[in-house]
Amino acid sequence: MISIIDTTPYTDQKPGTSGLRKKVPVFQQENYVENFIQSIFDSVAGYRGETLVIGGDGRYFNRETIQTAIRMAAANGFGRVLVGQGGILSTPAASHLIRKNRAFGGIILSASHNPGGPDEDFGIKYNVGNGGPAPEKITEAIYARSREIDRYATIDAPDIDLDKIGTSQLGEMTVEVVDPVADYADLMEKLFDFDAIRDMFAGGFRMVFDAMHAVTGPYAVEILENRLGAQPRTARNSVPLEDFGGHHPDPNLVHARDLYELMMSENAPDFGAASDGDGDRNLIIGKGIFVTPSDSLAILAANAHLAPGYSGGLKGIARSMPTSAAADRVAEKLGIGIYETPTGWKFFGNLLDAGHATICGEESAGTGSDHVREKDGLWAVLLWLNILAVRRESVLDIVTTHWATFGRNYYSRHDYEAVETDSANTLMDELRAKLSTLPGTSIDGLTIESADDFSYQDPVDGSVSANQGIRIGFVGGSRIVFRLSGTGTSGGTIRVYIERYEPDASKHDVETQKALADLIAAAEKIAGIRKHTGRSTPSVIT
Ligand code: VG1
Ligand code: CO
Repeated sequence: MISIIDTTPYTDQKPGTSGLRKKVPVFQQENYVENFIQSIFDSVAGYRGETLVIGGDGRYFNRETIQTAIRMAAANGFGRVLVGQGGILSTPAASHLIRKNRAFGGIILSASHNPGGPDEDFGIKYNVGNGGPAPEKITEAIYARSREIDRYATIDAPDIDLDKIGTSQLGEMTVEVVDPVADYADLMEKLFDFDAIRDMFAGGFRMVFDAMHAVTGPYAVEILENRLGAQPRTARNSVPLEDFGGHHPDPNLVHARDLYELMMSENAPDFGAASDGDGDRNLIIGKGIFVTPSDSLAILAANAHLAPGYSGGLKGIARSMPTSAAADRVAEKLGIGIYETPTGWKFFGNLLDAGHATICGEESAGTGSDHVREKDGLWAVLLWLNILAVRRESVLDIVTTHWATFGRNYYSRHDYEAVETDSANTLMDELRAKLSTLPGTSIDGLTIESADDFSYQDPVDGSVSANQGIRIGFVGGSRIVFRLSGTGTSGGTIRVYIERYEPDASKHDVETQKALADLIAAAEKIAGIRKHTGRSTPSVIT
């Protein structure tokens, strides 16, 4: 029943910031999916008889890939596969299932916030036994294997009925189709004070959650509406669609514009939130105020003790390098460690496993804790709700009080998307070449204090990850970071991260782009973005 099929390698199966992401037609090439999955299995050892978790964000090509992965898992000797009903598992729910069932690992099918459909994006990511994304050592081994693979194993068997919860047998392997929501919702109930949040909703508190026709719809309906008693239709766009209704399931001010406008309007509800394609990002908007992800991380860390799951305090906070230093000030006040890692959740795993950090976050709308090993959109929403239920203040008041206490880190990210790969690389190369000449020089009155290419040494296993983004530090604490995206599927994306610290509370209500205007101009002068890309404005500002 097991067949060994001959194949030839592809040269482009290099996982990026979060797995292998390509256009659907690339994945539909002969044996493309099979090669990558077999390369995963060939790069890890000891899975015979073990459990593999499989699920995805419901986008186009999800179901076909899941059937392929299940057959290959059976042929390669896994003992059991757990798959979400309908092929659905949010990224954090998959992480939880891996941990709860002591699975060997998991395969998550998603291209996150990128659009879906026959000509749009798809992705495959491998997670290890701690529930987190495979560390670089493994992703590099997978890539190396994919370049020489010459056969893969599968079995001849009919498709599994993914819509029916229950257990079936595929050769020697058991396949369990499980409820994708229940275990995750139970975990949330353990971490947060559902009674207090329920009381708040019963008292007339109103919120809107935009699931963006992506994976979090069923989770939000169950948790917010069924378990917490929020009004029906609190969760909007809550049916996952293969093409996300034609939109980018990216919870930012561009793609979640309707929610933003609602929250800025006269009849805004008390709280607005959204999540992305695979459910690991979060957007938080209060009545009249968008909370930047960097601020959200800092505020959640400062208030986490108000939720039962964190009442004992935090062990430490970790943030990705481009994320603002707002969380650092909280860590300092709490007297706990702060860790600065490269972009991508895979770098937080060791810190969480070793008990160095409890809460982690990224400027790209990712926040999470040691309850799983992925960032977790609904978790962030629920922690906000728990804090609001205890403090009984508005989001606006909580944010402005936080700034008054800690100072405000004005922050923005400018993305130049789909630029020519060569131009993006040249821009970075030229920048890198002049780094050592920058310190001590001034641009329009801003003096550069430091300039380097971020290199990270993992404090737990000692591994080093170099070239993780160019940092330009200015006297007074302002900062510009340049890096290339590792998740895009067409051309290159240049990300410019801009940050300025303002301790004076009387200067906390300046519009962000205005507050950063001199640094934005300096970024152009330092990197020559217009010269290299021909673009005079970013594609997306967040
Ligand atoms: C982006 C974000 C990064 C995030 C990654 C995966 O990566 O910047 O912070 O971890 O996406 O998130 P990059 O390399 O394009 O900057 V997700 O929600 O797409 O899994
Ligand atoms: Co995501």
